[in-house]
Amino acid sequence: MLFYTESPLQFAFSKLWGDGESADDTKKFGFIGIPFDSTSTYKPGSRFGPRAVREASYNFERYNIILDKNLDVSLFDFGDIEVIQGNFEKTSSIIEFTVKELLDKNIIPLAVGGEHTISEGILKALDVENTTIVHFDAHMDLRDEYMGEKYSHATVMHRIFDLNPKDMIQIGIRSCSEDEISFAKENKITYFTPHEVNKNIDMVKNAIKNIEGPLYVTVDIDVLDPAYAPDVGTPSPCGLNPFQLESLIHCLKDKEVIGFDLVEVSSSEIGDITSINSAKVIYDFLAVQ
Ligand SMILES: [Mn+2]
Repeated sequence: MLFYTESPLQFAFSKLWGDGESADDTKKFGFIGIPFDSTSTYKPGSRFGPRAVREASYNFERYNIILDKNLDVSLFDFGDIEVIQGNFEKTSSIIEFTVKELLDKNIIPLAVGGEHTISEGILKALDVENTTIVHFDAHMDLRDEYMGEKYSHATVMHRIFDLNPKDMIQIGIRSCSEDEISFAKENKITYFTPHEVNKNIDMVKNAIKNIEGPLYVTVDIDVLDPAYAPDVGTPSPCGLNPFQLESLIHCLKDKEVIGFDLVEVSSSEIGDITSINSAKVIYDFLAVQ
């Protein structure tokens, strides 16, 4: 191999899984792109998300001035999962199967979508019932059906709720129906609006820090204000800013994260704001590992 070469087709700081690797106890993360883009109702294009995020990741330094440390994590980029556009159920099975393969190798899945429905396939492979779901999003995505469909970007968190997770926390919520609010309240799903984050971010940080046991993190990048992430499936104004999201992601330090996904990146250009802020979320998560 050549020294000092990098591949923009892999997430920065990652390497390819090779024959020399073993499924030992060292903490390892497996980056997988899941370019499924099939139920978007407003702005399609999330099938290009994995490519855009990988490319944008080359913008960052290994040294993190805020944390005063070098990013030092065992990260492997496995490429993209083969998805079947238009067929959620088959795609979800493929995702579940692939994530199980990663788990067999003792690797924690780190997925980039694609649309939000991909989270369901990943979670089916994990021990959901003992896991708290930490969900960053402008939307609750708790509808039971959307336009008559059970499986949609707008129903994904209801489908995940159906898998019976231990607990669910939603952060950044500013767009939902009255029924979704009632559902959240009836089922003791905690949610924080951006207004609450602005007023008292420590309360939200503590909600993350106080989680016990395994947790799964799903970030719909539309949690950020459209000023910082305009190219998303369903933009919604008055969102979080990147400083707030960075400090909330940093609260995942020392938590037992068993899986992580970032979804709904519909960037259409190289190096746009949305893909750079998306890559930054993954960078921030890896930096506290
Ligand atoms: Mn959303």
